[in-house]
Amino acid sequence: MIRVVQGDITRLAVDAIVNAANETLLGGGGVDGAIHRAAGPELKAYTRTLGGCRPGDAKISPGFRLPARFVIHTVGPVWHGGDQGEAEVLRSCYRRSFEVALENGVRTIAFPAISTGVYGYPKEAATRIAVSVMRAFEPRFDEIIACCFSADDAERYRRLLAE
Ligand code: AR6
Repeated sequence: MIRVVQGDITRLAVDAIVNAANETLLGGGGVDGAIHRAAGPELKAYTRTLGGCRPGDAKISPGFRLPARFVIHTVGPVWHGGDQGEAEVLRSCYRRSFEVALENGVRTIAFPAISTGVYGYPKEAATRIAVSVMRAFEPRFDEIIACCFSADDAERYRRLLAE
C-alpha cells in the first residue's frame, strides 16, 4: 500500500524514514536538518563513521531519538537543467533506499520529496519518478508513505498515484 501523508516526517513511527541528505551525511537544512534535530546528536556522531554517500546511493543508521527505528540517508541530484543525468540519479535514490530497507528487514517506510527543495528538481517530474519506483517496490512492503510537507505536494502525489 502507498499512502500520502502531509506533515513532518520526523513524527512518523515507521520502521524507516528516508533522509534527503547531502554527500557529507553530516546534516544540513530542510528535511535533513529536521531529522538531525529530532534524532539528537547521536545521529551525526554515527553518520560521521559512514564515509559520506554518493548521489543516487543510500546508507542506513539507527533512528536514535526518532520514533522511526532507522534513517536511510540518500543523496539526490542537484538540478542542472535535466541533461546531467538527474533523472537517473533520482530514480537510483528511491531504488537504493528500498534495497537498503529490504536488507534491514524494513516493512514500513516513509520518503520525503527528495531533491525538490534546495536541490531544485522540478516537482512534477520528481513526483513521477518517486511514484513509479514506489509502485515497483509496493508488493515487498506493508506500507510506503509519501510524506509531503505542503498541501500542494500532497495533492500532486495523490493525483499521480491515481493515474
Ligand atoms: N518533513 C517532511 N518533508 C520536509 C520536511 C519535514 N520535516 N522539511 C522539509 N521537507 P530539502 P533536497 C520537504 O531541501 O532538495 C539539505 O540542506 C521540503 O518541503 O530538504 O533534497 C541537505 O543537507 C521538500 O519538499 O532536500 C542537502 O544539502 C523536500 O522535503 C539539501 O538540503 C526536500 O527538500 C538537499 O536538498
